[in-house]
Amino acid sequence: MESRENYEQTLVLIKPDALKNSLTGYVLSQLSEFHTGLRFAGAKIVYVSRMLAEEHYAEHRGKIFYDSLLDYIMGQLHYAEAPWKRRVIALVYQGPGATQKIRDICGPTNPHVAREQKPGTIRALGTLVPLKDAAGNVVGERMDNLIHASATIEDAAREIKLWFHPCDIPPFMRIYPTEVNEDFYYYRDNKLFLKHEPGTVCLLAPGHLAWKSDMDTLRQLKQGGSAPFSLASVAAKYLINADREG
Ligand code: FUP
Repeated sequence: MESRENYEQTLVLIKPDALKNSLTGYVLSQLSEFHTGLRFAGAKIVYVSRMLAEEHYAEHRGKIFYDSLLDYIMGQLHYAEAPWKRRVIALVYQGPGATQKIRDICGPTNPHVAREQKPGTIRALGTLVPLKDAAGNVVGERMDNLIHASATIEDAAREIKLWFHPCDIPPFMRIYPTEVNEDFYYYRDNKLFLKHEPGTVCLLAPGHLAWKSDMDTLRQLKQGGSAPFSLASVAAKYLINADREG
């Protein structure tokens, strides 16, 4: 019998360059239960809003490649003329050592390094794009590396709860605490509302199941206190594919 302690989870994003190059099937094969012993716990097709991209890559804010990285994950670079094709495939994989197993199959972050040091990994099929300043000088590089995989178990928890609602994951596969919400929460322009106002969107209504960490954040914000996570980190998920933002 497998024990629940072995139900480690990790987030995978199949990025727009992988979709454009028809590598989805290849990536899924590489990550299949046959090769990894891991199972799907969640899967969704996501139109990546700026809010979601910023939250996902929050640790890179301010870096030279940050803006380009956001454009990349939002699909603006690979589907510049075709906004309707902009999307990523978000997946949760579950099983013993999920995070490290998937990182190993992805390979090094930099596709050139991956080709040299870990040929055969997924990112070895990626490419590097030079980033230039207004004068044309190369100031950095963007790594179009086809796939994202959580770097640590802590990152995985934050990222899975950013991209997925509890109900996107089958009940017996959920590993993070949940709570049934008892209030109305609405959102507009980075502000929280407790009742509907023109232009607001409902994030949560009474009876909805939510991540406990989101509920803690919303309760704190409601009381005007400082919250463990930002409102955007909660709202970005509820607005996924909502066609209201981005
Ligand atoms: P990883 O955990 O392997 O995705 O790597 P990082 O968190 O260090 O980087 C996040 C993303 O930023 C990667 F997909 C690659 C990209 N990146 C660049 O585009 N340019 C850089 O100079 C560094 C990272």
